[in-house]
Amino acid sequence: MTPGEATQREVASQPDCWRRAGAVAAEHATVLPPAGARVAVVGCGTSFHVAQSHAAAREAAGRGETDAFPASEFPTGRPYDAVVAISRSGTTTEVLRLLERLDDRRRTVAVVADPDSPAAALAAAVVALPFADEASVVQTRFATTVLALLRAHLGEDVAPLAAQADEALAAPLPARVEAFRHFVFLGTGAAAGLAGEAALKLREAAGAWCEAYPAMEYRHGPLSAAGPETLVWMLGAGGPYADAVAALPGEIEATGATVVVGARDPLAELVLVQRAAIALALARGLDPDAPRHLSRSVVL
Ligand code: F1P
Repeated sequence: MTPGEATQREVASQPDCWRRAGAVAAEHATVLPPAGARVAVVGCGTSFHVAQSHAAAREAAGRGETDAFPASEFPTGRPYDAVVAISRSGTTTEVLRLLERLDDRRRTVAVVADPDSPAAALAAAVVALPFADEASVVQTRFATTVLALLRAHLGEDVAPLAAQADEALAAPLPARVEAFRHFVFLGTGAAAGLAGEAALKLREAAGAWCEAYPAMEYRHGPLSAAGPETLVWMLGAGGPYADAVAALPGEIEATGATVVVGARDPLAELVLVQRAAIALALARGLDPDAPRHLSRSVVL
């Protein structure tokens, strides 16, 4: 197997996985929290960014108050109606400890790749996506398939989204992506969590210097670190400050930085970022299938 081959294969399978996720959402319509429920979504690493993105999307869709926490920072005193725990492996220690600690197990739902994992055993209900499981340490298709599933649960037809992912697999990468030293990802709403996930991909796969912010936060200090070696990639630009977000590229380019404005749905744009992460890793002589210092799941 050549360097990055396993990750590349998983990245390429995302459109099919997303289509399948639509059917899984329909089968689990009563397992996932109903409209109006006060929900907390938890995870670690990539799964935490998935939680952030879904929390913003669910609340924006009017389905009820939704918060996201790293599993290690969950405020156990709060009376949530349901806690959705996301974990590809189902073995991450902080997720398991939280599921053990929650005194009312009836309110917990585990979204996992492995239905036989400890997280699945601890939760009151399980949504399993075994077809989206991965050999790679660096998560790509499990994370995005969970988001496609949850978007389908919010009522979206994910078929057009999968078509956009197909297009993102064939699209050219930003010019000279390997030439940059500093990468910044910006997003609004559900795309703010995706910006965090995009930055994590380049960090994990390529050891890159990356930052991520809700778009409107970028003027509040981080802009100061931008310069000719910076690529700023905007994943989503809607929301109440859409005009001010639309003005950001010009302001950022004035620093000498290069700006890429995502041309597709932010979840499909993330597919392009994953491809860029692989390309950057290979250009730096790294193997994206074997990221430095990481294991597939953190078991303490
Ligand atoms: C979460 C996670 C991954 C990360 C690394 C360690 O795993 O933090 O996001 O890339 O491999 O584990 P999981 O709980 O979703 O299995």
